[in-house]
Amino acid sequence: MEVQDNNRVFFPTHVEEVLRESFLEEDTQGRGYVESKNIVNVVRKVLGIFLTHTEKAKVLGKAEYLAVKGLLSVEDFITIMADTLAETTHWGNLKTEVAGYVGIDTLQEQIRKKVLKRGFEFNIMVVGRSGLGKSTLINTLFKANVSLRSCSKSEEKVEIPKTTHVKSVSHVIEEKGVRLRLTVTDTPGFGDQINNDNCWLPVLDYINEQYENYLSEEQSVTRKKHIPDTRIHCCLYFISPTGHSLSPLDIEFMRRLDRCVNIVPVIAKADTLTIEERVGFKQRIKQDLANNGIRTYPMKELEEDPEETVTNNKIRELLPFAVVGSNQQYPNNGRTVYGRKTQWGLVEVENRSHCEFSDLRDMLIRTHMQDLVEVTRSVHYENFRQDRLASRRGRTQFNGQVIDMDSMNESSL
Ligand SMILES: Nc1nc2c(ncn2[C@@H]2O[C@H](COP(=O)(O)OP(=O)(O)OP(=O)(O)O)[C@@H](O)[C@H]2O)c(=O)[nH]1
Ligand SMILES: [Mg+2]
Repeated sequence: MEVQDNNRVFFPTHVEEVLRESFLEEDTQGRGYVESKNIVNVVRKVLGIFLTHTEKAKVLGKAEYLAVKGLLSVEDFITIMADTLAETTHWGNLKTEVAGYVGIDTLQEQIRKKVLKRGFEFNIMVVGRSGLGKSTLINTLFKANVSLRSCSKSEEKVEIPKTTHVKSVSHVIEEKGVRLRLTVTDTPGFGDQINNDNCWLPVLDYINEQYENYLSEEQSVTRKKHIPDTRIHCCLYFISPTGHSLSPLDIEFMRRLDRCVNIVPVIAKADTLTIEERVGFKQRIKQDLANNGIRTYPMKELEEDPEETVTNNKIRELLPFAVVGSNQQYPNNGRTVYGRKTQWGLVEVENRSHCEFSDLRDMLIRTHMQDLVEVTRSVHYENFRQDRLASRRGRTQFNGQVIDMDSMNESSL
């Protein structure tokens, strides 16, 4: 596309020709119009198979807006394509051929080097009653002592706090030159009181506080080149292996927080359940989640392409992951494996026929870590930011003082 003075972008002529031809192919009766609902087919043909759900919805929306009695002219179609192409690089067969090696393929390497220099950030939060194996699981996931276990002898005896506390500890771990700053946020005291009303509130406050910090940093006049990211990317929620169903506290917590953080529910200490108990428990939890409209990660409505949906459907089938954690290694068939040794045998943590630890690890670290960060940024943080900015609009300046119009009532007038 060529950029003109007045900031409008035009197509090269060969692109416009292809667009007109494709339009005519769809307009079999030669009426000069195509039904707006069929326009997605034309766009798909022109761009190839790449058309995400969001792109499809956008194209349809624009077509319906421009159409007269459901019919769209070729000029309208070209306008829609101009908007669509300006937002994507998936240009399919509209791409301009290059005659020799240009070198844009090195962009990937350029980005890789730049990101590697800075390193990655991942913030994970664990929530659940004391003793469910939260610290053990985090240590097993990252194969390092990144979360203090309150029950181990060598560490100081930790008292159960009277309210939910939120505590974050950062570590840097490195593998093959890739550095990850991992922050583990623990919530000691959650669900351990006699009255657990509102014990989710400190957790919600902490999550919002991180969004607030990020927002004020983003809006500050002298903002940092790289704003440290303390926003929680994933919240692992530990469900007690009772074998019944979700407790009212589990439901309350997830219902309150599912709109502001990615929640991944796990069945803690799954080695305490028999195979049948585990299957039944999982089914009942799934039912409870659905009945209460709780949205867990990965969320269907955020998926962009069918390939992603297929991978995520497999994950959704497994949810909530029935996991076992252990810091101990044992010899097993000539290998050493992480496991829990009991009088009747060894539960192998990473053996897929024993528990779903590996599936959880694969999702959190090997396949979806970047997506968790991305969804936090583009969905949860974005919701927070929009709400915050919208509520600020209700404020006004009065004699140099900021007055909150929303909270102003008669008595303050
Ligand atoms: N059976 C079984 N025991 C486990 C598992 N994971 C941890 N444990 C044991 O459960 C106890 C508590 O583990 P922690 O990891 O300290 O539990 P926590 O949830 O971090 O506890 P708090 O820090 O007090 O909230 C320890 O004795 C662990 O060895 C598991 O998957 N299965
Ligand atoms: Mg712990």
